[in-house]
Amino acid sequence: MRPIRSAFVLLSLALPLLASAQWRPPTEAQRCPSKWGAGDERGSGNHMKNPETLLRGARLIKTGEVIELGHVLGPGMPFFGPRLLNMITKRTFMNPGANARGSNEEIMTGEFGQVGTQFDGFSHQTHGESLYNCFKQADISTRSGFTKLGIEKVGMLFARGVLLDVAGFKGVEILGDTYEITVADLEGTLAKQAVKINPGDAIIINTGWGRLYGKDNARFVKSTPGVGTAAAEWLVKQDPLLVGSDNWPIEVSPNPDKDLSLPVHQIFLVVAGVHLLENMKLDELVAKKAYEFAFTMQPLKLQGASGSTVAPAAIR
Ligand code: UVW
Repeated sequence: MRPIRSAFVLLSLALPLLASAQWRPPTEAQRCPSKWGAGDERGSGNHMKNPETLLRGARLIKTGEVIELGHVLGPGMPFFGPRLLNMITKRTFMNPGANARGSNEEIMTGEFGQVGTQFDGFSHQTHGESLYNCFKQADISTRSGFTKLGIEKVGMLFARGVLLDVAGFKGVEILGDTYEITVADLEGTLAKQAVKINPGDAIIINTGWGRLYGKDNARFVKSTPGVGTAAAEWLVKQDPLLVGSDNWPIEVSPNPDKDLSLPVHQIFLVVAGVHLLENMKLDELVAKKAYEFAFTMQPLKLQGASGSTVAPAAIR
């Protein structure tokens, strides 16, 4: 190959890498109003207004098999940073009466928005002081929650779920500690599994990182394989109901661009208004090669919260 031509070929091979490394948040003028309309708070959750979203999932139920996709909240779970969850069991009282009815309950303290298998709402992340659809932090945050974009607005989600077993596609149980999932990985996985994505589907990505959950928590939270900015923008273009994964932030961390802190969170939650579902338990789904299924979950009705711990499920 002649030197000029080979330089050109090398440059065109490197361009996608450079483009993904150079992602910066778009301006408010570029991202607002949201495609769902000025003042919209539901983002990708608007897919639930279309009955076909739900029916496409329901049509996949054939045997009644349920596969749980949520981890148990309890001792041994990993936490991101100083997040916490505590439960103290209360043996409350023995009631008077011939039936000797005793009662038990518990006091719980914790970050119920952001622990365990968790669903991110749009008040979870900002670009500066600006959130999804250009709501402003100062206008919507109070001591007792967000007056806009609270998790209680999301409601019940039921749709077709699509598993993209990227670890399986790459021929490994667990992707490397800082592996960036590319567009080619996502497209290759879909082709290998012979499935397609429809608008309104719940897209679930297996990195294999979930195998460390509760087993090697220090490694689990130190870094993670996950989607990079280019793959995230590709996922946004698929117009999903949500994007989930078995790792803690969906995205690769640390980001290969050392100037960026979890940019994929901004791409989904601030720019595009697409919900995230983190720390999913995917081992059974992966082992059964269950690539499409009915997906269901509902966040807790925590008024004004940024997210919710959840227990999603796949039904076939
Ligand atoms: C952060 O809040 C930074 O991460 P996550 O949404 O993954 O819990």
